[in-house]
Amino acid sequence: MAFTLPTLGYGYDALSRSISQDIMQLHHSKHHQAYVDKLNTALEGNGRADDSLTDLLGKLEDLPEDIRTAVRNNGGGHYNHSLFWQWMSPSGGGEPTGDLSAALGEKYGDFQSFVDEFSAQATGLFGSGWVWLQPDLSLLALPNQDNPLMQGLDAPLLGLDVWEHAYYLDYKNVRADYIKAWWDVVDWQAVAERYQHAS
Ligand code: MN3
Repeated sequence: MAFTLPTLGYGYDALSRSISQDIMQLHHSKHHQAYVDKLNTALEGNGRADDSLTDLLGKLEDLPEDIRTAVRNNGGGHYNHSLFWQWMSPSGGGEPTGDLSAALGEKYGDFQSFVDEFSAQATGLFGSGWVWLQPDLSLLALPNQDNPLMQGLDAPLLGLDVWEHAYYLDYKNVRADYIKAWWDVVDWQAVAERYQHAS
């Protein structure tokens, strides 16, 4: 069965205090759609079209060499963006509560120190990529559309897209301003649910 573009749980203009309608629309309907289309094209006729996305990404080495890079880039793109949309909400921002809050405090000292460390990794990531928060609350900065599944690690709790297409229209080259604004739409409830599920 072919992969499809997921519907957003909010309108393209719903996160505009941090990310404009123009970026959301382009990012979802053009960039994400392109990853989906190219993933489907790569898998066509390879007998792998029924594999789940997590199976494909966790075992890239099992794929025929001629489609491995396409699945890595476009399957990664589809997986990463499908989660990215769920990690943001018009009612997002603030701080996590409960177990996740306590665990972040234990690991980083306090919530702001976690934000600072994550933001520093996101700002410092050279070129295009993502920064990931893992269930053990470690951080991972990976290039392109690579994600923790490709490293044999657990699914991430949270991730931030720092490709220029994610911010350039709003923030030009100032990635740090985008990162700062992004915290204001992070859906901590969604992240906390992933944390509970992973624990
Ligand atoms: Mn993107």
